[in-house]
Amino acid sequence: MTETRTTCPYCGVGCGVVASVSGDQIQIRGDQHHPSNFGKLCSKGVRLAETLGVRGRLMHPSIKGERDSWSRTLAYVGHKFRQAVDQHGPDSVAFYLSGQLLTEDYYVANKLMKGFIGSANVDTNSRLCMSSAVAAHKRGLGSDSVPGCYEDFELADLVVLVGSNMSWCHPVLFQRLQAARRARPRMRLVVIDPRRTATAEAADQHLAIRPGGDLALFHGLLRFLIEQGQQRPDAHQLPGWSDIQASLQAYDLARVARETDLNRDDIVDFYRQFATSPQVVTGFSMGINQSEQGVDQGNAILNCHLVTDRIGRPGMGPFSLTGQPNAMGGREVGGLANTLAAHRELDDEAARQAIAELWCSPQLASRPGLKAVELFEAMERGQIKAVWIMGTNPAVSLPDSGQVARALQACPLVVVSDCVSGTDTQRYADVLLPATGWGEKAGTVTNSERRLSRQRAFLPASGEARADWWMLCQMAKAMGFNYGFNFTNEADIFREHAALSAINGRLGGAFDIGALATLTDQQYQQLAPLQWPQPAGQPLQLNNQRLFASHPASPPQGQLHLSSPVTSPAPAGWVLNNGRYRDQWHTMTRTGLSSQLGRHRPWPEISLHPDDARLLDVTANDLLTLEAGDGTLRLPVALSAQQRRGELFAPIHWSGQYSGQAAVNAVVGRGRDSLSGQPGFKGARVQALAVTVRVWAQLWLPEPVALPQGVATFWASQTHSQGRLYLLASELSMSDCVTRLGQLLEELGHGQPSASQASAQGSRHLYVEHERLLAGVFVSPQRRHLPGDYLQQALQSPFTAAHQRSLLMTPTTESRLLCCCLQLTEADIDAAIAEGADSADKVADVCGAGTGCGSCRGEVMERCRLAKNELETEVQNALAD
Ligand SMILES: Nc1nc2c(c(=O)[nH]1)N[C@H]1C(S)=C(S)[C@@H](COP(=O)(O)OP(=O)(O)OC[C@H]3O[C@@H](n4cnc5c(=O)[nH]c(N)nc54)[C@H](O)[C@@H]3O)O[C@H]1N2
Ligand SMILES: Nc1nc2c(c(=O)[nH]1)N[C@H]1C(S)=C(S)[C@@H](COP(=O)(O)OP(=O)(O)OC[C@H]3O[C@@H](n4cnc5c(=O)[nH]c(N)nc54)[C@H](O)[C@@H]3O)O[C@H]1N2
Ligand code: SF4
Ligand SMILES: [Mo]
Repeated sequence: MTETRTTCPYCGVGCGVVASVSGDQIQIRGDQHHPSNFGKLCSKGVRLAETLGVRGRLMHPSIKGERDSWSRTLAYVGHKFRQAVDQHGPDSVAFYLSGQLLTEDYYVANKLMKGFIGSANVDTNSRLCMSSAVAAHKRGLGSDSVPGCYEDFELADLVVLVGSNMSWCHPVLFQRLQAARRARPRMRLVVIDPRRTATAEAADQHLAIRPGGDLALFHGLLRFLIEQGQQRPDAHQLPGWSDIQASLQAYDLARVARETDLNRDDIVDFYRQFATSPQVVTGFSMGINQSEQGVDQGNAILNCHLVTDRIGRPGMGPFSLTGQPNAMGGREVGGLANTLAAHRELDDEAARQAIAELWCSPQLASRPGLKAVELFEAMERGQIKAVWIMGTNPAVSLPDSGQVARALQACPLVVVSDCVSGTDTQRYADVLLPATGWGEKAGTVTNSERRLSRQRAFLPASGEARADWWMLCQMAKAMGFNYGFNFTNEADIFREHAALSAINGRLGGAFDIGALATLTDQQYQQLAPLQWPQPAGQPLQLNNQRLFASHPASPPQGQLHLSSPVTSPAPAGWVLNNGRYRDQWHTMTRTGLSSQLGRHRPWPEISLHPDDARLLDVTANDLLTLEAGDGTLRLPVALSAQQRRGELFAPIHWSGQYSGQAAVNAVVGRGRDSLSGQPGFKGARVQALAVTVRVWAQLWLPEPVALPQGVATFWASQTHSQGRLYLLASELSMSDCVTRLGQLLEELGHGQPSASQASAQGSRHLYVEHERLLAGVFVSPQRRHLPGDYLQQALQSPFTAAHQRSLLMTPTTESRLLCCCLQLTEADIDAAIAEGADSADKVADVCGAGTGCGSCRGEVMERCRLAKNELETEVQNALAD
């Protein structure tokens, strides 16, 4: 057995993972020595092994669908890029990258485009994710540097989470926070989110803010703090101090209450907690960044910490929770179109000279390139002749999917490198390049607390897959750049990246890992996780926890900045909030491969308040159509008292690959922050109307299929280890739907069903062979009469007569999996609650839920509370009678 220490490929927490390989058995566990997670993993980390292997992978390079060799394919790409640059100039080509690339890949891409091709058209999906926080950091702190570290969440007296569902999206950090709260009960948690999320459920105070009310809330907080005399003694020396005084006066309680839709007592309560806690950490994420006023919102948060000097010391500071595993590494190399490299700007002459010299750059980009959405707009206009999309799925993840499709169609050369095949973006690709995936590739990533960790390979590459940096180097040579890209391994690239960062250090910047520029290959191989900065000439320190320590040093070199919320009248329609489910990652190209991860939220749903459902004349399991522009989104309804009135919530995960009409960005517009260019995803506006569904169906098949035209008005699918499960809604009659699906199975060679059953509740047909359920068709007027999760159980073992009876006869309802470690469903948790367990701890004692990775604890608490409320209502009703 071999053991390899590496880093989780999902979220920005950046947990250390140990992979043990023995023959074809792979086991994954948390790395106890990793200072970000100390051995813990969340549900997604725990299931990593299920997503590995060659299933669904892109295996060979190809040009226009024809398999070809690496050398010919990359020569072709290099030739086409060269041709475009020669005929139309450097700005006619672009790279669209990803925070899921390793730093080494990112570095080479940025060097090639900005230093050799001479254009700054390098942008990344981090534009959709972190760019407002980056711009706020630059404006407020003078550089894009996260001041604190994870330990601050444990040391704080008050943690404020704004626009962050940390319990689901940064679960291991949330576990650390929760453990600290248990150890120190006087610690408080305030969550500011329009929805009552699993994170809000765990909080001492939840402020269900009106979307976009955050700006007013934090301006009001700053005013309150100054009224309480909390400003630092030298506050008047902070740049911008005098400018903000007058504007702040407008944010009295009445105004804040109006703009946030919160009640005054709750606001004051929050403000007092902040004022009386010297140690406050404010964590913010997509609810803040993904807004057309995202940068201003970021600065409103930074202001409160800067003015009151709650920054740079243990247990305090603003903390931008980065999403992707290497969002931070991308920012370090300069992966955004408006920066140069190594945290330096494109118009910084001193940096330009030093960087051009180190790179021996033939032509250095001199002006900002196109930001993600702008890039795709330029592409639609025909200005981009060749694009390389690397490690991201823009056909799904960019706003206004219709526009993205038009842009990709208009682009003469679309190159896509990815690990998996069949993504929505690949439908538009001329050239496909297979990239090594997690476990096969090697390099470094930087997490939310500036900690660099190694990702190490423990598996051979699948098929002909190669590292992205290698492809880039080959293509650079094919473009005619005969020096600058002769790297022999990742360590080689990393050393150059570290040397370049020292330029930033010399020019006064915080990001500087110059000390790592002299690592040997072996030292790089063994590099322990460590935090930047690590300047040359100083001994390496594993922990370098805080920047901007204001005592005795001076405050950060930034500006206080205060802008008023945009007060234009709200557009008509429903607010379509959107975000993440606990166990899925983005467009599901990897988590979608694990049937266990699919069991927490098997299908996409549109959540809305029961009163709004009445208004729209829909109830649970009806279908709702949302429309905006020329886009349509169609999803089953889930009633949720956790929603504010007037607001809907949809998950972002389902793409065209996994569903029909269920990809959210079809109806999300391109409106964006004017400074950062980050789309205002969270505030989409849509029209909503009910759709008639005559029947619901579940379809089980050994392979994915294209559903026949005209059968489904909505469908979604999920992968199981032995096949695909489909849920679909149809406007056909029961018998027509059964016939059409039966025909499909016949065409697929399954013949006639081996057992069938028809009742008022529906029609069920099983195709069994050698004690295996090969296929199944279940049709019913009511969605709740479909077999749901039971099918999963029936598939896990040889298919018995008992399984057959249950699947044909039993009226089954879906019970979602909550605790993925102990395989406990919502029904199991409810049973424990019925036995008297009324808290997450007690439920854990009764059935063990939440004692593994702990990701489900927030939802267990929610079920306890709901049960308590129900009981109270029952008692009150009884008393009233
Ligand atoms: N399970 C899982 N974890 C992930 C990911 C994943 O795909 N799946 N992706 C990773 C990535 S790349 C990212 S960027 C992070 C994202 O992590 P988060 O930002 O925590 O996740 P989201 O669900 O996008 O949105 C967070 C919350 O913002 C709230 N919100 C919406 N509008 C407003 C508003 O106007 N004000 C406030 N205060 N809140 C608002 C939403 O209701 C939502 O609960 O997650 C990372 N972790
Ligand atoms: N409506 C709405 N839209 C959103 C968001 C939202 O909250 N709401 N969130 C936005 C945010 S924060 C983000 S981060 C984006 C995420 O959106 P995307 O980046 O489009 O999502 P992923 O599904 O993670 O796509 C990553 C792809 O890269 C591949 N890949 C992984 N590793 C590698 C590698 O090393 N090399 C190569 N070549 N390929 C690799 C994966 O197989 C996968 O196909 O979505 C954004 N879009
Ligand atoms: S919290 Fe979960 S998804 Fe994020 S890095 Fe850790 S194990 Fe991976
Ligand atoms: Mo993200």
